Amino acid sequence: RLSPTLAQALNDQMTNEAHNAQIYLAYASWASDNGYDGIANFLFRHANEERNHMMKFLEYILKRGGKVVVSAIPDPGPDPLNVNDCFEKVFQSEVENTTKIYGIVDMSMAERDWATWNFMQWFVKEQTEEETLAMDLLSKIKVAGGANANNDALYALDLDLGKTPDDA
Ligand code: OFO
Repeated sequence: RLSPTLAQALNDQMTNEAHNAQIYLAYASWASDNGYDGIANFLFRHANEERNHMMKFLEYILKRGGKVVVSAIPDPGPDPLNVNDCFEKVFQSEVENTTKIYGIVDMSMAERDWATWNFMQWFVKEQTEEETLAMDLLSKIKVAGGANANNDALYALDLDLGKTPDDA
């Protein structure tokens, strides 16, 4: 059975994942509004992934006899300034999320709750993939000129992301 401390941490992380989903939804809507339909498509798909992460936490808490507390989701914050800023923010929020995931891994180790430690390993791997993906996109944008990327380059990236299969 989950300790109250870990149950609380897992509930907080469930809300963080919901918050991440809101961020992707907000940025996807911003991208769509600005004519970047491929980028919007990519971000909408990612919002769904974050929602699935939220559900993984919820189901795990229930399975381990913890109490699920569904609480308010913080505001996703202001819209990005441009495509470069959009992916900088995405990368930043994934890095912050990794720190939170590692915090729960530390707690589960300290409590010798190996079931939770094991459950968290999926997220450790997922965060590595998400950070790599965001870094790859940032490098592509950087090659295209970063914050001053020209329209042709952004158009090509947009087409590319519209096609990217959902592999996570
Ligand atoms: Fe992109 O983060 Fe969930 O875990």
